Amino acid sequence: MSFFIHPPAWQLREHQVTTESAYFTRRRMLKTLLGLGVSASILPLTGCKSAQTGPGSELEQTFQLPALGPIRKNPEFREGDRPLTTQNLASQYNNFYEFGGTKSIWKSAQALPTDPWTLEVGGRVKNPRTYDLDDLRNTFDLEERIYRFRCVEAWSMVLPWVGFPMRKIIEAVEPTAEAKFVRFTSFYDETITPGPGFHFGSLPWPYEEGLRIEEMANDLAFFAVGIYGKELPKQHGAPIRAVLPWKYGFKGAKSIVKIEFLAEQPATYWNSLMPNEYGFEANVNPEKPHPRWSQATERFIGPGATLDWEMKETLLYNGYAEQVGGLYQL
Ligand SMILES: Nc1nc2c(c(=O)[nH]1)N[C@H]1C(S)=C(S)[C@@H](COP(=O)(O)O)O[C@H]1N2
Ligand SMILES: [Mo]
Repeated sequence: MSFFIHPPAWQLREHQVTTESAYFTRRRMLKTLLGLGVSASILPLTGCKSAQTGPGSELEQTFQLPALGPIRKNPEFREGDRPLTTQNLASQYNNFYEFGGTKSIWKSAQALPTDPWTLEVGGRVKNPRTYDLDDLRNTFDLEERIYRFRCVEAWSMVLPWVGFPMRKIIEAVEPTAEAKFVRFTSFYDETITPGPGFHFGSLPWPYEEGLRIEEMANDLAFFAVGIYGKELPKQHGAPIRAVLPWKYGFKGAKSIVKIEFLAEQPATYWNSLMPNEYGFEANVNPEKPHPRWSQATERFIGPGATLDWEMKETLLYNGYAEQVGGLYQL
């Protein structure tokens, strides 16, 4: 993601951005123009916001979705320290490269066809299963969990996901003894997903991610079918996406169409593209810098009405050491 994703701009030296020129130049130019008070019509590329976010706005329509209720708010997963990110911000600052290379893909992602939907679960399992949209929302007890969310680009949010623990899928399909890993495959259709639109004609679509099976069985590992009490908006990866709060955000594959249990570790999207920048494990760790920027702090996008952030310290496993520390050796 780093070719066109922005590491925090203030950490970049001029010579570091040359290879990412198309993206950074565009963003910098826009920032300069904005600084000069240029009109809101060019705002979408910047992740900033204005007229598009008011009540009834096009953005808001993307998250005026049916409620998924009644939903139990799981008291074990509340956030003590940080306030919830406002939905306005969470829904317009996204990564979903199938629909574009900027943060403002909320509009283009509306092209994602989510109904009907089929999720196939198979591979090394005793009971392969296929779930349709109804099954995804009604087979498992849905609950709300408030999780911290940390992107490898050093921004973060606090989000109220609605869904069910990944363990429920393990129980339903019963992986065989050979199953050691799992792979998630995201929706991809060249006629619908334009991709980031520059630089990389040969990106390894579809987007795939994976875990060790013990990681998937951890209580924190979650499939979200909703957020803020309602169905998942398309830009967040409707109708079902992975949420792994102790790992960098890119591990959380969106709009999953296939889950496969495997004997071997699968190739994953960013790890295949840039193995020295994005690992398979990808646990949040403030002491392990990305090769091109520090991971010690993060820009927390919180409760404000407009896109703004507060610097926070990044915590080991994103603050979930108690739950997942036992899975790893540091
Ligand atoms: N299919 C797919 N899943 C994806 C991505 C993507 O580009 N495509 N981006 C990842 C990254 S880098 C992040 S930070 C999160 C962003 O999730 P959000 O937009 O819902 O906050 O989705 C992850 N899942
Ligand atoms: Mo990310």
